Amino acid sequence: MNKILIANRGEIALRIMKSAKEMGIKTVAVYSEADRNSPHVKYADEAVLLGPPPSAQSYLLGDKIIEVCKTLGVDGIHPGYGFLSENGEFAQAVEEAGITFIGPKAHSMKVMGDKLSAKEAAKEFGIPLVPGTEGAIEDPKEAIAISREIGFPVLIKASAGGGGKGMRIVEKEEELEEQIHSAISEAKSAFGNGAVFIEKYVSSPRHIEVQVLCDSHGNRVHLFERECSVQRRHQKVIEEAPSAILSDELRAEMGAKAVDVARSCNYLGAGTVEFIMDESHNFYFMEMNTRLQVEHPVTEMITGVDLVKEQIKIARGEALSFKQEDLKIHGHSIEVRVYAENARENFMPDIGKLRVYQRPHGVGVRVDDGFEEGMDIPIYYDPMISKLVTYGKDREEARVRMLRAIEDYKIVGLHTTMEFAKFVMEHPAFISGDFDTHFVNKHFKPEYLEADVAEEGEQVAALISAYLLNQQSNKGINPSEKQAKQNSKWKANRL
Ligand code: MV4
Repeated sequence: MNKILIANRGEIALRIMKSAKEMGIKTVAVYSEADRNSPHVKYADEAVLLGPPPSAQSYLLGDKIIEVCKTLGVDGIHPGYGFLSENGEFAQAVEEAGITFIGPKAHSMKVMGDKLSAKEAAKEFGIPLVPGTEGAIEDPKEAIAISREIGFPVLIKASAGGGGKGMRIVEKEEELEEQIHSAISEAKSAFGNGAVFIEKYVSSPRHIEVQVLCDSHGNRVHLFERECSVQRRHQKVIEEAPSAILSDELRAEMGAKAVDVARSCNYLGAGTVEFIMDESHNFYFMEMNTRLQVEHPVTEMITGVDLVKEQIKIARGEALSFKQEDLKIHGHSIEVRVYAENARENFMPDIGKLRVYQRPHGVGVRVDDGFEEGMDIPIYYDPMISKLVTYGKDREEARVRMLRAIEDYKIVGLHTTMEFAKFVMEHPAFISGDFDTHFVNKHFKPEYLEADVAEEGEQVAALISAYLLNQQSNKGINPSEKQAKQNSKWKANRL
């Protein structure tokens, strides 16, 4: 593979290009009119404009992207996450054009894209599933009988949903039939597929997912878990690896089950198997994400494996260079998603310019971003500015380092979710590791945030006055005094 096209934008496009560069592979960026000046466009060896800002006229134009590949002699496409990454038809079209799709086969995407077929495939391999109906509900009477057996509350889920879309909780038997009917019609209009099923509702689950890698020679490994329970309306906000609550035995068991889920759909490449875990530490398979995930860096930090490089090597037909026994967890990593959102205003997306943008640095800090100072955050796409990742010898070091990195990260011009992340990092439930997917609803109120230091005017004013003070402090003092000041600065720097 000599040249790959990255069918994505922002931080993930840059992230992928960095690994390609280290492998001596040329890169091609694609971009929309909103992203003309983006770092991912400048970083690539070549860049091609796809069209106007809306995704449907740019990053989702699969056929156009394939044409670009043919013109430029591209031999591999990396889809990143979102956009075309889990589109089986696109993966198929790429392969048919004689280009390597850096990801799983269309078949795996199709099996895992439908929640019922995913459960069916997993069941054959003895993967633990939440009790519920088998297959789509044909007769509400049958569904009522099963719900009575497993007990209320139950959850109605759309087979074509996923990531929390098309779910509804039903508390009482009397409400079930009506809820089933509206769930079916909603699923029909939202997904073009009215298949729904029922599961017992696990009331306080943790979201724990397992990273897997599978090559084309039948080798499959897991790279341990990521804890993603701190989320808001199915939008993950903070992730970490490893989970604070898994024993080595449980970890090995979940890892083995995740590998079996991958086996059940003949998986190729990097994938993520999502489980929920109840208070008694029973775990159940939920879904498999057939792509590189946003939160993959925390796994890279604790394993030392570059997941993008592994994806490319697997796509080239190489065998994995390590076995399960070779993989060990080293230390702990936490990721904070920095969104252009205002946590005081119900996490409303905040539009504006990155007037000041200064990244944190230092030991154990990684920033994956796709913007530079002076840029606008486009309104057309996900409002994620960056991923702030820390690493430490243990969870506490990673946590304290995250607080330091948040403090060092200077963003002026927009509200971001960093102050919310600080709140989480300092919360006793997060510190103790005793939290579930209800963390945000249970523990967070906007009033808990510190006084609004993010107010743009105030921050700009503070920066200006700091600058003026600094200027003044070098004026009106005699030269020897100035020299003494310089000396002490220099000494301080030497330490
Ligand atoms: C559940 C559940 C409770 N019981 N299934 C939401 C996303 C999708 N992947 C699965 N989801 C859930 N399925 C049963 N039987 C609770 C959730 C859930 C959830 C799961 C993971 C992370 C965050 C969540 C937030 C709300 C609900």
